[in-house]
Amino acid sequence: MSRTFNNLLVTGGCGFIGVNFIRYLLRETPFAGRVINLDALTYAGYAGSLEDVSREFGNRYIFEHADIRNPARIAEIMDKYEVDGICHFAAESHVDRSIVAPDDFIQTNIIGSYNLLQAARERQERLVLFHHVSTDEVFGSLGETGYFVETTPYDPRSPYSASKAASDHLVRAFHETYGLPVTITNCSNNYGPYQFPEKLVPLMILNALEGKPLPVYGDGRNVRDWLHVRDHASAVWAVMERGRAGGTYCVGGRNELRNLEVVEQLCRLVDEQAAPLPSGAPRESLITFVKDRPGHDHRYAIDCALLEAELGWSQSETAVSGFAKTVAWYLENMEWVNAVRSGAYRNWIEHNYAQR
Ligand code: NAD
Ligand code: TDX
Repeated sequence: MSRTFNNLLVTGGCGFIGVNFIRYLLRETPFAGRVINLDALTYAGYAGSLEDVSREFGNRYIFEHADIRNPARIAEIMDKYEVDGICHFAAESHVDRSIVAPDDFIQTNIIGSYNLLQAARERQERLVLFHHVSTDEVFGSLGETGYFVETTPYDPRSPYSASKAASDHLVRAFHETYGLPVTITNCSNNYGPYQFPEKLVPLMILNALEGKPLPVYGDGRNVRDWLHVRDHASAVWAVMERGRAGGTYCVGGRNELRNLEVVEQLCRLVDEQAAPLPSGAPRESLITFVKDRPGHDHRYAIDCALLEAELGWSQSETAVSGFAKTVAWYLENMEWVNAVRSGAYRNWIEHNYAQR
């Protein structure tokens, strides 16, 4: 069994993973349909990241500036393009922001996801699949041993992970109650091109490049499981094509690293690939231990054996190869960095798209 889609709605397609997913789908798979990218262009969304894709794929790539908090706009877009598949990435995604200001997380991640589910349910006869992109953070925090699997009980501990957990529950409820065809993926920490420089990997690369302090929370011993974003994209597509309806799949990198190890590796890579600091000091000297994140989860680790066995998915990058490529990408794409940092993209949008 392999699902096909003619008109695939991708929400949050201007964010880090959405951009990489759309690139993967159109450039690396036999997918022959249209992608309709629905994005509200928050601080984390930059439509310019897909400017080349828009040129290359013409009317097979459509951008709709819209907000999933607005049910009328979702309905209008689903009808206009006769949407038969949904891949739902749109979310507020940064844990630190959710600690300072949880409101947008509740509105977008919970209410927005609910709006999308309702719109899908009202058009269920033509819907092949609603795929929901979620996180391993819904499972809480591990000690030094053990892994998250599909059956691990939920135990979210930040406003971000609680809002994602709520959306996962709603997706499953719509499957059980209304028979909506759904799949869910819970993925570990992603890294790679086009990631907004507030997240650990790009923040450290850019601060190291610019000789700024590298703020490591607490003692830096927290563990994350790192996965290259292209490998996440291929996992999402494998599940969308061939995953069990109603099924959940954990996606991980088998690349567990302590935060301090990640930062040290990135420092060495920036030293290798960029000009030395004016002082001549190695970039590791910029590491600064700062106050810990409140409720900082100690360890995330995923066992993705189900995805590997059932769908034959495997990852193509290790952290060693993937981090080196990612550092190179940021050094070569400072124009993109400056655009997303400065907010200049808002002007780009006003030039390129009619505002509603
Ligand atoms: P991101 O913050 O880079 O991008 C989010 C995108 O969603 C942006 O383009 C933004 O404009 C858009 N958006 C936000 N609110 C919206 C709204 N109300 N309506 C329409 N669009 C809206 O996030 P990301 O890192 O690309 O994450 C994408 C998804 O993957 C999220 O659901 C996240 O929870 C999940 N996820 C992320 C990671 C990770 O490591 N980054 C890991 C596992 C799962
Ligand atoms: O400046 C920093 N210093 C630091 O020590 C930042 C930004 C982070 N950290 C630590 C906190 C985490 O232990 O690094 C680790 C990674 O932090 P983030 O990049 O903020 O990611 P995390 O909180 O683990 O969540 C990410 O992975 C799961 C994504 O942001 C989520 O959207 C995804 O669901």
